[in-house]
Amino acid sequence: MNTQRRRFLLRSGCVLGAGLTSIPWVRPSRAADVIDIVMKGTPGGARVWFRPKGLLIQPGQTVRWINQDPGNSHTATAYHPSLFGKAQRIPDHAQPWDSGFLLPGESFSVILTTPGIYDYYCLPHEHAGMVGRIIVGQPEPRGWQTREDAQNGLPAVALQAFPSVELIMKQGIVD
Ligand SMILES: [Cu+2]
Repeated sequence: MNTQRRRFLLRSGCVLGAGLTSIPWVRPSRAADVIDIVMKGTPGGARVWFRPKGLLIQPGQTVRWINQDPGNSHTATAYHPSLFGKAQRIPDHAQPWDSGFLLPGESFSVILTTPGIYDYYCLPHEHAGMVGRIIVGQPEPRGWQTREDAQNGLPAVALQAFPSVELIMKQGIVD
C-alpha cells in the first residue's frame, strides 16, 4: 500500500472502523488495539494539550488522536527531519507521521510497530508546549537518553512538557 493511500485510509478512519473487522483475514479488533489521545484546549485557546501526554503501548497497537477542542485545530506530528525539518525524536527506521490539521471532532490514527520512544507535537502549538510522548514496547537499547535530553531546536516549554521515560514506563499512562 503506498503512502498516499495509507494516509487516506488512516484519515478516513476506515482502516480501523467496523468495515475491516468484518473481513475474515483481518485480526478481530479488540478495544485495547486502539488507544485514544484527545486534543484539548481552554475556551479562547490560552492553554492547549494532549491527554494523555505520555503513553506506553505494545508494538502493533493503534494510537488515535481525536480533536475534542471545539475552539482550535490541532495536529499530531512526529519529530522527524522529513517533517518541517525537525530533529529526529522517534526510533530509527520508524515511520514518521503528520496528521495534518484536524478540525474539531476529526481524528487521525497510526499503527506503531517499531519499539522505542516517539515524541510528537502539535504544529501550531509546539510553542505552547503541546507535545506528547509514546513508548512502544520499551525504550530503544541505545541512544534514547541522548535524544531525550537533547534540546535540538525545541522550545524549552516543549522540552519541559514531555513526561519522563521512567514515569511512562512506571505508570503506563501520564495525563
Ligand atoms: Cu494544537
